[in-house]
Amino acid sequence: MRAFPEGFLWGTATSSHQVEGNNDNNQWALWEQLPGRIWQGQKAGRACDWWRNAERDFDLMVQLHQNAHRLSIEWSRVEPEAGQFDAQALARYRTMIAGLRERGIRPMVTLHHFTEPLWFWRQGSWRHPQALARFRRYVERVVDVLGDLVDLWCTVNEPVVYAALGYLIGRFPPGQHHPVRGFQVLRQLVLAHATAYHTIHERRPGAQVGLAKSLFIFAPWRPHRPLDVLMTTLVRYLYNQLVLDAVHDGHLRPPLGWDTQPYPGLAHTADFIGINYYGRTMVAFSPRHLRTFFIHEFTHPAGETTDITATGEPYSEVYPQGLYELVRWVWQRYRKPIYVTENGLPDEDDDQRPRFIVRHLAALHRAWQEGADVRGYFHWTLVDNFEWADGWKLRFGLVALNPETQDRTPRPSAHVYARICQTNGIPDDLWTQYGVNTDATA
Ligand code: IFM
Repeated sequence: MRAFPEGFLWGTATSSHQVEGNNDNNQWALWEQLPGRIWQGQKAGRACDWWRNAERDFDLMVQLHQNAHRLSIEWSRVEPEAGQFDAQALARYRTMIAGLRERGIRPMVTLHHFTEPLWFWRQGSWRHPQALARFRRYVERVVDVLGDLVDLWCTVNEPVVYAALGYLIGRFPPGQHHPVRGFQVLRQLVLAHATAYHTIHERRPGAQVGLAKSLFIFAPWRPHRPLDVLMTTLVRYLYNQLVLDAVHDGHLRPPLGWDTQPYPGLAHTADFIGINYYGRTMVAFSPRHLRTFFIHEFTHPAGETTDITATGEPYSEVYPQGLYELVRWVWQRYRKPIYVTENGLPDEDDDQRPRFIVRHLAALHRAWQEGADVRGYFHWTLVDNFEWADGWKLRFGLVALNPETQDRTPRPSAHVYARICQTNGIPDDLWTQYGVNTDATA
């Protein structure tokens, strides 16, 4: 069997707005009211009902042999009005996190996963001069209340996705096409990360603090065409590299910044690097794609693709060896412990997910065997949840959810993943059934 190191974390990942239900005080609640923004006008609504009863799914995690869970704190619950903290909301998070620990599930807590309180949003969000101080105040309070229960912290989830979808592509709030603003916001998120890093460490010196960084494999569509290669290099730099380099050596490189000196307090602000990995994207130069600076991204037409998003395109191309390549790249470049903080696919009928899991984990195993310090894997996600602009169309869960009745039905992949979690490795029979004759990751 492909055994993983002792103490490896096996879990799933979620975020507050996607699972808690009745979050009506953040910018996504506002966005969901606007016509045409979410698939079929859907809303998060009750979501997975976690605010009332997350414990039902914590029990499910135990049944599925998971020993870790990545969840996020909803800033708009903790600080519903500027400077006013809600003791009850903080107490609920304390109960939840204690409940995870009592069940033998180690929590990894994310502080910012796309959503913000309405007051913060309405006052300009990250573009307000006080934004970082405001974020710091929120982080201080959370760490004061939860710090004794949590030793793994994720500051910001997918800062590039937040900035690109909000300010370049326009599928996330505020739905703008304003690249300059997008980079300003991204810079602020990088600094917010550093602020949170120091705030946590001042209070909890032993904590491990990192961020969840979305990484894709970008490949030139026509490798013999210099412009395709150039665009691919540019996208890799902007999407995969810029933020990680910044938190590593403290340099805010163009277009985040132009200083030759490192930004004070930014270097060495990742105790670990969280990788969110969803597949491969082809990149071509296209004069028609003016809005994205002539960069055209698409899934390989001959590749294995996932379920289809609201835009009519597949969510991504399934490309397990990419996880091996990216973990190796991160390890060689930054030499920091690595968690796969998200990996999964929308696959409602679950005809791909068992294979997906086995093959991605084989790729991860190979990277670990070759020396990368990989410490955990969090599958996205446990139970189907609210998938942002795609509403309830995309089903990422190991467990199917009927949001109306809240009925849960484990998919076959839940049992496949449970066996891996239980044995701390990929048993040979699973590999024979799902892994062989696939790709170079074996
Ligand atoms: O659901 C999202 C999550 O919030 C961030 N990473 C990607 C997931 C699937 O799209």
